[in-house]
Amino acid sequence: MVESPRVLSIQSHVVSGYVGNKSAVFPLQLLGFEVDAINSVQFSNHTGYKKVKGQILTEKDLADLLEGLSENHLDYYSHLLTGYIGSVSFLNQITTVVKHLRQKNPNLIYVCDPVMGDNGQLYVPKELVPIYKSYIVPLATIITPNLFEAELLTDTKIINQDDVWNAINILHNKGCETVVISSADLGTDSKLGVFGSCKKDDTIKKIYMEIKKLPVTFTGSGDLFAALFLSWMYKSNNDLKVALENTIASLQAVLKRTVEGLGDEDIKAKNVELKLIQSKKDIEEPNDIYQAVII
Ligand code: ATP
Ligand code: PXL
Repeated sequence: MVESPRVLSIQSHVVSGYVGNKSAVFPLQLLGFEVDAINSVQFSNHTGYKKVKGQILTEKDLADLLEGLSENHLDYYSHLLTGYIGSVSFLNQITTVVKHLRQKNPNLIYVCDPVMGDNGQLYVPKELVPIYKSYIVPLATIITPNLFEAELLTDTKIINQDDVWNAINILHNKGCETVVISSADLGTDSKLGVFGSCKKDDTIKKIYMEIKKLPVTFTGSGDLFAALFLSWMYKSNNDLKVALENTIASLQAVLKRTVEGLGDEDIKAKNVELKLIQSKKDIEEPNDIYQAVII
């Protein structure tokens, strides 16, 4: 019997809506993964709403949960997935978690979505940036920054495609095998670019995709992207092209369905929720509309 891949997903939980683990767990399970979820926060809803209430897990709470798993020999995972992390101490504890899980499974795949900000605006404390740069990137197998996060991690300014590939190269040189820039708005005709690169030994594979930019700000789409990409890299045996095409196909189907249900007022609001559950079929069987180009 082949054992199911097993993911430890450390992300936010929201009671209502779809960000963090609420956005990642369902698709991972649909695609055949056992998922153990640690909720880094439990909030009533995501932070785009007028009000947010809830609790925050401390680094001590995280260490306790890992200790409990460890004492019961429940700490063997094929994958670790992390998303939004709001404090220095919690992020430092993540480095301990990665090292612990790698002792149990030296082949652990760590997928890190280094959520720090977007469009030039930081939405985590600035002290997190050097920790991601120096400690997290070198531990990550796969990293999925957006354009702004790639700039922060590489201390570069990204204006054009050459700058993107240069930043990706810097991230490879810091020790990260697969780098995907999940969304890059380089100012061209309402399009978003998705850039992917795998570097193993001295072989490098580069992939580029373009998608039409929808006139809505989605929340949770980055979390969904990371979960789908983790799944399809595993299911395609690390075929970057197939993994990105399937990820984008499912994601765009979810976003399209989300937009269809919106009125003009909803589009301007910041509290749009992904139509994730309604998109079950698009997640299980992504269409083949989106084609990536090998560079
Ligand atoms: P993170 O901050 O978590 O690293 P991110 O900022 O890249 O993620 P998004 O901008 O939500 O997250 O992008 C993730 C994916 O969602 C993109 O690859 C794209 O497929 C899709 N996406 C997000 N916003 C739009 C949009 N307005 N139009 C079309 N696709 C979008
Ligand atoms: O999708 C990122 C995210 C994660 N967790 C919480 C959030 C957001 C974005 O707003 O509010 C709690």
